[in-house]
Amino acid sequence: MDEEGTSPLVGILTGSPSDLPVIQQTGTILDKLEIPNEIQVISAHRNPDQVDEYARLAEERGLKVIICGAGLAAHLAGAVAARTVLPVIGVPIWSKYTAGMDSLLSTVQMPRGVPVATVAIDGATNAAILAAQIIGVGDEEVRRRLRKFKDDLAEGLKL
Ligand code: RP5
Repeated sequence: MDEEGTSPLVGILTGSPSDLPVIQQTGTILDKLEIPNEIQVISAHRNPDQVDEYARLAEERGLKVIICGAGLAAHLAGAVAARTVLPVIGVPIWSKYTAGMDSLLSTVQMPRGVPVATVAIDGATNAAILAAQIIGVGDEEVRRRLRKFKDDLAEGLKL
């Protein structure tokens, strides 16, 4: 819950504080769309028990979508998707070794049965919009805000 007592609908996880400059863009867009969200730094490799707890409790906490950003051997989104039936969106974070291809492939190449909806390398903004669209399926007010957002894009809104 935030200071106003609002429960988050979108959980944003990321593997390292070094990912925050990218993944905070997700929070910024969700804030613009007035969708309550939270950001936590939890690594699939450094904090596996916390990842397990977060993913297992997500549904009962009222989250509707989980967005996971990670770089290098980016297993966070997959680890979360393995533990929840909520939709999981993966954001592969650019890395200097292979220009983000390591992150992209380890996020997108999920085995059958456990999908991760993967956006572009550093696609934090699109992850937020996709999460809003998923929530919008059952929420006309969110769809109205998304329509306005698209109109603003057409008018030249810079992201
Ligand atoms: C991943 O390793 C993180 O998501 C980050 O992109 C990458 C590097 O992490 P740091 O060594 O900068 O903490 O787990």
